[in-house]
Amino acid sequence: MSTTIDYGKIKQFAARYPKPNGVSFSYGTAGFRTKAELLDSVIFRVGILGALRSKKLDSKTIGVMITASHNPEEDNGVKLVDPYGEMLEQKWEIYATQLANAHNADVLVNVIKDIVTVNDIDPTKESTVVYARDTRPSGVRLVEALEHGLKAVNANLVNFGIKTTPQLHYVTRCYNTLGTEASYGEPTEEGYYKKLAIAYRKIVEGLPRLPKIKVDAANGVGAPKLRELAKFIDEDILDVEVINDDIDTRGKLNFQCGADFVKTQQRVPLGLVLPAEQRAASLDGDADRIVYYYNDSDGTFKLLDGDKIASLAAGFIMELIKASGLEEINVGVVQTAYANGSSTNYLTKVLGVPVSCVSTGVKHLHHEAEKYDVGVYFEANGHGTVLFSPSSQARIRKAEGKTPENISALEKLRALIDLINQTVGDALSDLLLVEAILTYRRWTPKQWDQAYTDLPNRLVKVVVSNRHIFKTTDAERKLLEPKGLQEKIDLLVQQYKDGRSFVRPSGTEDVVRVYAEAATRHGCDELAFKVAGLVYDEAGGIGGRPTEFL
Ligand code: G16
Repeated sequence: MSTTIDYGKIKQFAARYPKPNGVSFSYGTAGFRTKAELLDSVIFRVGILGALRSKKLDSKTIGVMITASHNPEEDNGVKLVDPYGEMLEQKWEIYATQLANAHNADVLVNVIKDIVTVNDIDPTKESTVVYARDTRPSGVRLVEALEHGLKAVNANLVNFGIKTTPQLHYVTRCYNTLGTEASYGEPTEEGYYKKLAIAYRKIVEGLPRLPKIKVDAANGVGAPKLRELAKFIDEDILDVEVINDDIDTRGKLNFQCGADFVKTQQRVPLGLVLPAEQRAASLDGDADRIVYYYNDSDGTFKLLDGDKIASLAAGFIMELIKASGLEEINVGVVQTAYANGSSTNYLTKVLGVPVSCVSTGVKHLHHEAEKYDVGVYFEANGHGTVLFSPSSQARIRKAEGKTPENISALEKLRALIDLINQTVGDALSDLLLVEAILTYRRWTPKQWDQAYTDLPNRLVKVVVSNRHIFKTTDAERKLLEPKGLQEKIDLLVQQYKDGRSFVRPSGTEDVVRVYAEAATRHGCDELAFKVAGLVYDEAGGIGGRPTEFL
């Protein structure tokens, strides 16, 4: 088969995927995301871009994931994954947006030609794309659109089937490192489970098993995949029960369940009975986020979100590094504006670890975390992981340790390097990470929670006629536009003790997000809804004014 680009063939295929009129697409926080019925042409074009990226990167395998993660079932989305499992290089996001918005086949071909010329791409190079989808019904049709895009440019297709998003990131890195010193693992689903299971055993072996954990899988792909993973881990070291596992009934995905629901509603998901002081966790629709929680003895719901996971992981890793004798390895934590003020305080003042704040979106956190020897990054919503730099990995693997304490800590650090999916935040890998730390520390969720007390916080969505008029600065903590709105928010914030609030346009939903925190629950809720009302009144709110609280 010819590997070169045949523009006539692209035009023929493209005729089947006309761009819908009156819609403008943009490659956002996690790729393209909108109503599934609008996405066929976008995904066809993403196929073409994936192949171009592969050609540009000397025929490395590029990943494509079809998912809308935490969004409702009628939505879908797509994102490209670079060779080592990272998010697509930002410069190429612009090409994705240009391709998606080309209004006919001629314009599309011209955009492709420009990308080829500007990037000096050799059109005759081979290209390979590995792709997967979550359990959304629209995924079947959209995979076909992707395959047509790939065939239009004579790419090699590797269909990885139904997978979690992090599994697709994992396999992409495995393909590109196979047979090299940096080999990331076997490029199969089974290889993924084995790698995690072996590493988990190394950390918890010989320690008393924790009581059963119930995991809400959001009625998404995490349900069958967590069950598969559990098959590779003996019951004597992990007791897990999967709930909200119905991936066949329409409308159930993420409905009143899943990590996003639990985080934003601050209550247990539908279908979960949770006795006091027992821990449970929720995944999101594509299993790249996880949050933990429990009910206190008086019935109060307690959330252990991404900030709590980051604190738990950073504290554990810092302790191991000290015990290993490799104290020169530095650890840093990366958060976003959504991080609870108490968590940042705890990390900097109690753990004494440097903390950076970046814009929402894994791509931003991941790059910042790469600046440390060990970079722990988590968004409050439960999306995160830990990166061990190549040099810190080499030092940990090479060190022999002088004392039994050194040796034991080094063994655990080596196991952590394998346990943690370093390509992207991964709910299944993060679940095992938290379970391993809690087992090691013999902690109940309440003991874990005692590190610090969250300031009451609230997240509200406001629907506006055009969210793109919102422009932010200072890692999204301040609004530049609409002009004058930030000053009005500041005036409201000043009225609340420990008050903080910011407004930013979502990159995955057609809404503006309002975050607020304050010293009291009442103050925080009032502040959140006052700011939301302000946004609604001053920046083109549509539908109902957010008034749940006032
Ligand atoms: C995606 C991104 C996350 C982000 C979330 C919400 O998560 O990967 O980094 O925090 O969207 O983003 P926004 O507030 O811009 O809508 P997921 O789990 O939906 O892929």
